[in-house]
Amino acid sequence: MGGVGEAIGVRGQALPDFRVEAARLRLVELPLVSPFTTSVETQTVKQALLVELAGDGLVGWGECVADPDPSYFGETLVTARHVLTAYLIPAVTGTARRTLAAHLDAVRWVRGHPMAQAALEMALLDLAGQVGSRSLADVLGGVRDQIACGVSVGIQSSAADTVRVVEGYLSQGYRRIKLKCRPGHDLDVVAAVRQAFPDTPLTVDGNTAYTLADAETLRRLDRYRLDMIEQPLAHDDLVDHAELQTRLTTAICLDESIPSIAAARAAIALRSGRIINLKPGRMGGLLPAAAAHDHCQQASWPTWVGGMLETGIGRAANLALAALPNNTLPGDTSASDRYFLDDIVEEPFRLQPDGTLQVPTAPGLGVRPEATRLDRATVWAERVAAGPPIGG
Ligand code: NPQ
Ligand code: MG
Repeated sequence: MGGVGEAIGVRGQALPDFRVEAARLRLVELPLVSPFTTSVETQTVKQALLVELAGDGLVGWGECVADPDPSYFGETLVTARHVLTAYLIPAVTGTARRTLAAHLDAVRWVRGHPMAQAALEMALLDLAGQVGSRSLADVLGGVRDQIACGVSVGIQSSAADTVRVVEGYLSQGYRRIKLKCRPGHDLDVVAAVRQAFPDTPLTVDGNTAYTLADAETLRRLDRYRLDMIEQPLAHDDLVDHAELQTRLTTAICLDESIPSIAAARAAIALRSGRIINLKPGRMGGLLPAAAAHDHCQQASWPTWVGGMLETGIGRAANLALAALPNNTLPGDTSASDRYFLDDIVEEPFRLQPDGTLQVPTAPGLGVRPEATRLDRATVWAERVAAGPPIGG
């Protein structure tokens, strides 16, 4: 149980067969409106690898969230391009007309590389949804048409600066603030923001920067009524997270520690926290993320949808996933203008006055790139050949 096959058994089964005739990969680059600093790195531009699948007179789009470097996750843009080009795309291109499940079965033998897998899966789902005239949210089992949005605030140069930046986001309507933190940039910042905004839902994200030796510092965060502490410890340490959770009253939320459905189940079994952040890219796709969502729902673990600075393509997919019933906490599904001046989609995602974003309702992802802005952002594009994998 718990596999991708099982996930598709209840989702996407009713979609019609389709054929992938041709495929392209494209690297786009968008400048960020302001630098984004985590405990690990500072980013000033976003690079995204896009998958474009043509079939049945339609085009399906997918976005890969792998970064240029492997500091958040083990994959990179280069490894994702390689795995997509050599194995994943050839397995679904130029084949007979077949079901979504059959297309996905053809790539299941590839071990690891969840971000590459997720990018292909997104494009297949977009195409299948368009062929079958069903929105992605509908296919996944969404129950909401609006998503309450939070915002992730990068590390600023001072606590006072952080308060100013938070104030700006709150005035736009964001419903929850997540503060990036690291050792030495935690208690003072949280204290200042909590004092300025006594009632705002507030969380922190350590992006793996702490160890159990920091438990006392993390325990001191308990007094600030945070909704959670996200990923304080190492990306592969479910055991230490379980130990830390016994010492905190604040819930631990896992992000980097959950690269699969099985990891979600292990975290639940070990009580390595109480909340999981769902990211399709990190988990091998929207269908595995939805399956993990179901396991969390069974276990009464709240879930929410994270973000990887996606363009409007990946942002649309995140919103569809966020429409699922157990995603009860505001996520990092912020508006396009939180990150980009010129998102590549026809209609960038805009924050509504009530702090929500609309879940797309058109078939598939429900968004498509705008040609001029897409061209301007494109660094390179290449056709990917159908046929047997490179190397036989
Ligand atoms: C997190 N996201 O929750 C991540 C961190 C992050 C919105 O806080 C490329 C690769 C871009 C990895 C952007 C947010 C990324 C990235 C953000 C990771 O931990
Ligand atoms: Mg995180």
